[in-house]
Amino acid sequence: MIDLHFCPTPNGWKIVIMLEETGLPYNVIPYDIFQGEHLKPEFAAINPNHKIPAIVDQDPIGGGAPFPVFESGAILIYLAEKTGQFMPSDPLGRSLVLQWLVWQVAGLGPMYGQLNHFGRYAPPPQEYAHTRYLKESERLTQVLENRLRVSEFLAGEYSIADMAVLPWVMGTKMFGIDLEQFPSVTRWLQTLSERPAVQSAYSKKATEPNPKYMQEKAKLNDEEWSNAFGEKQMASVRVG
Ligand SMILES: N[C@@H](CCC(=O)N[C@@H](CS)C(=O)NCC(=O)O)C(=O)O
Repeated sequence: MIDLHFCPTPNGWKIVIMLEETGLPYNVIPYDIFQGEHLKPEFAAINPNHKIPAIVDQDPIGGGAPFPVFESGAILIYLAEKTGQFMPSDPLGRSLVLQWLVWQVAGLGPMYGQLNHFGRYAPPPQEYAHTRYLKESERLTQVLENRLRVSEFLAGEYSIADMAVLPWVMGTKMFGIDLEQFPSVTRWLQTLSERPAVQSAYSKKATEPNPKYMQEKAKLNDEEWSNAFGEKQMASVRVG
């Protein structure tokens, strides 16, 4: 059994998609990050970075004590290795998957994330920051478009790299990126959205987004702001 420490955001949905695709049994443990549930000291044993998602594998590869994994990219790799699915074992095929996976976790995800922050959460005026992240996000989406023009999936076969990118691309409308300029991305999005595992991942009650945080401009009270972006964030990792 896999315990999935989850909140309904793109990084969380990546893991639900992989769990659905592989058929591994899992148990969703929901967190409300705006209430600071991920900042509790005991969560550090599972994720020292105090972010969602994380998993605990109760039946880890090779046996032994329950094994925690944090960072969505590392979780996808762990689950691919555990099941032998969605990542080829030949070194070049594996490298191709890892290249696009790392591109997502180090590039597309953080840039779309900042675009979301400055477009929907930060108080005005944020003109420079918002434009900076919009332009870089559009550039990265063009990189995705170029790749999907010549390849059905990101790394040849459907893989964990596609699963990592998909939930972020699903959010582009909310972040203010117009996918009409990106026909190959639209084709890929349509194909992947029709996969039964993807539909199942988004249809579960525990994985539904909270409408309160899905408005065009998310409005947080002071406590929620501190938990998500302010002092409580810092306090959770401060020692002594
Ligand atoms: N690099 C991390 C990012 C995780 C992350 O930023 N998670 C967000 C939700 S998508 C979170 O926990 N936000 C609450 C916070 O920052 O305190 C990963 O890919 O797992």
